Formats: sequence, C-alpha cells, structure tokens
Amino acid sequence: MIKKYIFGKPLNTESVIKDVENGQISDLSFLNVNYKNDSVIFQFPLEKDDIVYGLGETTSTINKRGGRYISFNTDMGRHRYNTPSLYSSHNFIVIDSKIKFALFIDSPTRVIYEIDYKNSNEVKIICENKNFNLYLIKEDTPYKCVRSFLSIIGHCYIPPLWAFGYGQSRFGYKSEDDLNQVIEGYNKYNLPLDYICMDIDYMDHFKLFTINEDNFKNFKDYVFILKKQGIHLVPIVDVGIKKEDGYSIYEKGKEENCYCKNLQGDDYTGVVWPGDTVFPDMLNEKSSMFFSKNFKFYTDYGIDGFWLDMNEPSIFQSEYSKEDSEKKLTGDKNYYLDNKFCEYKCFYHNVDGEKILHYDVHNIYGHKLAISVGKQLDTLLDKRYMMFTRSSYIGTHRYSGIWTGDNQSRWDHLKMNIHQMPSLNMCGFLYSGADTGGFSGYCTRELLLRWMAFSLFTPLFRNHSSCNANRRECYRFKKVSDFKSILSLRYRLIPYIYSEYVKAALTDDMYFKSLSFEYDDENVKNIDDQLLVGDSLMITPLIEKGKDKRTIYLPEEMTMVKYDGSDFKLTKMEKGNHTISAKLNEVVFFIRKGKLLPIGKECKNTSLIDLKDVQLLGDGKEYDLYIDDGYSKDVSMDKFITLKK
Ligand code: MIG
Repeated sequence: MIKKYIFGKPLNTESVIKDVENGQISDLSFLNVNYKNDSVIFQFPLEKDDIVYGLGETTSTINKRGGRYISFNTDMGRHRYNTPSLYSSHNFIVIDSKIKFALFIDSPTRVIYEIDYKNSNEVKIICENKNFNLYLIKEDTPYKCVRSFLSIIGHCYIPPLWAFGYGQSRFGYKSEDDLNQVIEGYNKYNLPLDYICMDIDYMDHFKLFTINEDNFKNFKDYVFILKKQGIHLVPIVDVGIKKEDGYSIYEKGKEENCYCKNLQGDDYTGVVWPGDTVFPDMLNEKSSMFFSKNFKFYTDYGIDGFWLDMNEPSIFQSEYSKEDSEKKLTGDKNYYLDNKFCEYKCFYHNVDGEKILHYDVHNIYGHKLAISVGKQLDTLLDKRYMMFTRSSYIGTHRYSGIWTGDNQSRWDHLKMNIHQMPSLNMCGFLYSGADTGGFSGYCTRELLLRWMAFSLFTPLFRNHSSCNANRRECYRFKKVSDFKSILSLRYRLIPYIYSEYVKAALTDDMYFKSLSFEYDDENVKNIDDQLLVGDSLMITPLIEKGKDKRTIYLPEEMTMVKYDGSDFKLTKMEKGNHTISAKLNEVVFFIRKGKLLPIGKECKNTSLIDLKDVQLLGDGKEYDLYIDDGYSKDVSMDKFITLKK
C-alpha cells in the first residue's frame, strides 16, 4: 500500500513519476505529527531490535540506528562515519518494527533525522520547511516496502556496456601525454581498461565546455584513436560558469538571463575553480536547457561518458561569505569550510515566474541538472551514455549514476562503501560506486587490492584519487600480477553483472541487498559486512588491515568460489559460521543454493567481450543472460536468453 500526503504547497521535484492515491492525514496518527514554527515533526517509537534502513548515500552502517543525519547537499571532503550530510539527499527510510513501513519525504530542503540518536528509542524526523509531499508505504517486509517505493520512482538508468568495465581516474592528469602514460602502463602489463576520466585540468582555465588546446593538440583525433583501442574518455563537467567578458558561454547565458540572481536581482557570483563564477538556474526549464545543450560540445568530439561534479552546488566563497554574515544568516555553527551555507540564502531561482530562495530548493539543484543533461544526451546521442553525478536526489537514478564523493584511503571507508551500496540501491541508484582506494590520503597496496576486490562487484568501478594523494594506477605497485588477478575477475563477471543490473533496472529491484532482505533468519539481521549481489551471489569482503582471514555466516548451504587469477575452486559449504581466507591476489565469494553464475573469459576491455561465451558455475538449473550490442537504447526483457545447465 502506498499513499501520498500533501503538506503545504509542495514544489514538483520530479522524484515520483507514478500517480499515487492521496491518503487522509489521520492515517498518520501513528507518527505523532507535530507542527512547530515552520517545521513539521514526525516521531515513531523504536523497540530494542527494530531496524531502520535507507537514507541512500548517508554515512553510517546499513542499520541507521544511533545517528543524526541531515539531508542538505554538502561538499564534504573530510567526512567520517558520523558526518551528518554528504553530497546527496535521499529521504527514504524503511522501518522494520512490529509495523513494517517506509517513508519518503519529498522535500527539496533540509530534513533532519534523529534515529535512536543518543539512545532516544525513537525515530524523529524534522522537516524544516512545511511544504512537502510525504509518501507512506506499508507492506509485510522491508524488502517489499523498497520494491513498492522503487515502482513509483521509475526505472533506473542503464549505462552502456563499457561503463561496466574498469576506469582509471585521477585529479591531476593534465594532458594527452599524461593519459597516454596511463594507457601505456595498463598495456604494458596487459591490464584491462575501458575508460579514463579527465579531471578539471583538461579545460582552458576551468571554463566549462572548453579544452586546453596546448595540452590536447587535436582532441577530436585523440578521442577517435582511443576509441579504436576500446578506451573511452570521461570528462568532468562542473556547474559554475566563469564570469569573463568575451567567454561565449558566459555571455550567452547572461544574454538569455539564465543565471541565479542575488539579493539585489543581479547575477549571483560565487568563487569556485574558475574564480568568479555564475550559476545556471537549474530549476528553470529554459536555463537548465541552456546549460545542458552545451554537451553537444563533447558529443561532437565523439564523447559518450560524463562525470558531473560540484553540483550541490559547491561554492568556495562569495561577496557574502564573511564569518559574521554566516552566523547571522543561518544561525548554524555546523557548517564546513567548503560549504558556505549562508550562500544558499543569498540567491534565487525563477521557477515558472516565481522567485524562489535557493535554500528552499537546495537539495534538488544537482538533481535537476542531471535530469536536464540526461535528457539532452538522449537527444544528442543515438546510443546509451555513461554518466555519474556527485549530487543527487530521489529520481536522479532515472538519468544518471552517482559516485560517493571524496572518501579517504582508510579501511573504515572501504567498510562505508559496503554499507552505502545496499542503501543506495534502496533509493534506485544501481549505477554507483566509490573512489576505489579512497580519494585522499595514502593508499597502501594492501588497501587498494582489498578495495578492488570489493569494487569489482560494484557497477561503477573506478580508481580515482586526489592530486595530493599517492599515485594509484595498478601498474605502479609491486607484483602487478596480483592486480591483474583481481581485474580479470571483474571482466569475467561482466556477463553476470550486466545481466543482473539490467534485470534489477527493468523490474525496479535492487542489485545489492542486505542478507536480511532475502533470508528470514535472526542471525542475518545485523550482518552488514556481507552482501547479496544480484540473484546468485553473496560476497564476504576482507576489510581488515593485515588480515587474510575472516569469519562469515552462511544462511543456507552455498558454494564457495575462490579465484586466484586463473582457476575457480569450488567448495560446498554448510549453513552456519565459517572462517575463510584469501591472499591479496584472491577473491572469495559464494554462489547461492539453486543458483547459477555465468563466467566469461578474460579480456582487455569490453569492446572485446563475447557476452554469450560463458560457462555456468553453481548448482542451479537455468540462468537468464542479457545479450545486446552494449549500447542500443531499446533495453528490454526480450533480450534475455535462458541458459540451461
Ligand atoms: O573541489 O575536480 O569530488 O572527485 O577530483 C574539488 C577535482 C573538486 C571534487 C570531486 C573530485 C574531483 C575534484 N573535485
């Protein structure tokens, strides 16, 4: 059962796309609704063993109890497990209590969640703005609540096959030479590679929709030459447009009145990478079109992959960001350096002629941007595009993937990555992953290998790092063969990953699930370092420094698979606790009882993959494999073929 409850006068956020019947406010009495100034507050008591799932990207374990989380999109580079806000707002929570229910708070501005915070034994949700839609879902299980929710927010976006390959990225690659060096490194050791990301330095003075021609002499040929080798370039695209007379993009947007306005009604100016910067009004149809139409600049070069950054939007400072005004405007001492929250009260959008304060719609800025770009790419290209964005909201998944932003080279951030994946999947974001190895800090060989052994299961599998961090390209480490072993498993699993992804996207399902979503077993209720991946697999990543062993729990008999770069060793294991071990070149995972896993051949990149050429492992009878050319837009259930063992 799903019902919708309208509070005040909500704005259309483009999150829910199916009609949902309105309920009576009295249905919500179990949530003790309270009104205080401009806020609406919901409270629900928790029993000792109740579990709260959801909140997408948010830091914390899969069970959200014990935390305080704030939906307010924030460029949060130094985050930890208890950091309240990250780049996205995913206001969906599922409560596994005596009543099983889920809530989606469709509010474009700040919402605070206190979930058994400081042992309060309750869920308290504070919607700071009284205009929003609330969706209430009631089903018998948390998993069914999620499935109902996914059914109203629309199918997840499906990237092209090459986006399931491995990507190398780094903040600091500046030129064709830098990229060639990476490609040579990967070729030298015959390591697979499908794409390389181009961070902000490829631009001319950080001006959007430009290429630094000194560093890329003949970009068009370059894109073409790489594509012939099966390598795609994925440029970063920020949101702020450099305020510079004579820069045609800036001039055009100014002429057409496409920028957000400041308190005086002039174009609001902030400081980001290019210096003084203006911000396209993503809440205005015409202005967001003005922005996204520029992607033709890239598609004309033959580019079909994109990386959207800084779209919270992140603003370093502006005419208003002085410490004083900051405190005065927000009264909030919880701001971080990169995020001058007061800025968000200093500019306006034009939504259908109405002037709307940015702060009140802050959480959908990056979302509207990604939707607009996605729609534009759909018209510019006759094939599927690859895209992942940093900021998002519920519904962005229909157009784009996301990555989890600036994490760090820490073992607990590898764990956080594991915790984020099922929670993101509950919110529809199947094409997601973290900066493998951690964005900032020092990544050891051991951490990178263990992280890769997890990321090889995430649809977006990218090695990315900051310019201040140590270099992470696999060929730079000792004993490259260990990296090759891990990467080869990814490519051998692509037929499975791709098939399971497409199934989940077309049937509004999850690709990563907690064990509790499938097994009715008290022992799995709080397991959050093992996950189900697609329908056939369970993974049990090794995430502790210096340890090549760990204990695991099998909720039923399963087949253990140990891969060392060439062979798959299979061992049947009983339900119950076990200890497993894996050296740095090895990966251990499990095939569920009665299921099959298709395994393909190793390959240098996905342009050389034969999706049909698979062997089947496991004790199941049939497997539905998705076969297409890897880029056609008409992805459909008709393209599955059933393999029998
Ligand atoms: O202010 O483009 O999260 O992935 O490398 C930092 C430089 C801007 C933040 C992104 C990161 C990217 C970096 N960007």
